[in-house]
Amino acid sequence: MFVLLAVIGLTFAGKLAQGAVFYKLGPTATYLRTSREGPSPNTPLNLTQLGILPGMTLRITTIGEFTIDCYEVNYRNTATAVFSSSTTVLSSDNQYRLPGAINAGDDIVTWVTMYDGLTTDIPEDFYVGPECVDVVVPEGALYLFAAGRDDWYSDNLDRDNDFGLNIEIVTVPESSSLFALAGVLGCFALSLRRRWR
Ligand SMILES: [Ca+2]
Ligand SMILES: [Ca+2]
Repeated sequence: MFVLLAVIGLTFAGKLAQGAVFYKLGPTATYLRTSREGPSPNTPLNLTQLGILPGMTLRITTIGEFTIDCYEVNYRNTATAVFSSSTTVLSSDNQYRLPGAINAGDDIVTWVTMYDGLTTDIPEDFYVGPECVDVVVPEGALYLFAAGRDDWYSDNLDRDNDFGLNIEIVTVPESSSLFALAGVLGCFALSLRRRWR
């Protein structure tokens, strides 16, 4: 019986590791500070709704590209992303716009603003490009923000609407499997108890 329950628990955890999510990024949106323009960030991904929990390892890549100037001949396919405990975003004249930002991945120093050369960097975000990057979801993370890399956003376009992040769960921590198993065992114990009453 224990072996059967263990298989059930691991199967439950394995289901979370299947499939991928595409997080569409607007080319003019950012969670970083800006100067002389006031873009809002992309709507953050709700991790809980997707079954993404702290401790899981995500494999993230960018898909597609966007143009970065009015000539529409220069493309970019890189982004930065940051986990957050909340959806709160301060106005774009703040260097630290996400009060709930949580550190994860390898740090990326973001560019200064094109006008006025203002510092945009925050310590919690990480780089995402067309090559795979694996990131462990940090404790407390409920949302993921992301933005295409740039220093001036107002002239960006994504004519074919294909730029965004591909996000896949590649590792579920053992504790999640054990948690699922504990839940199954708990229900089983409860049903036995009721049966013998
Ligand atoms: Ca631009
Ligand atoms: Ca940074």
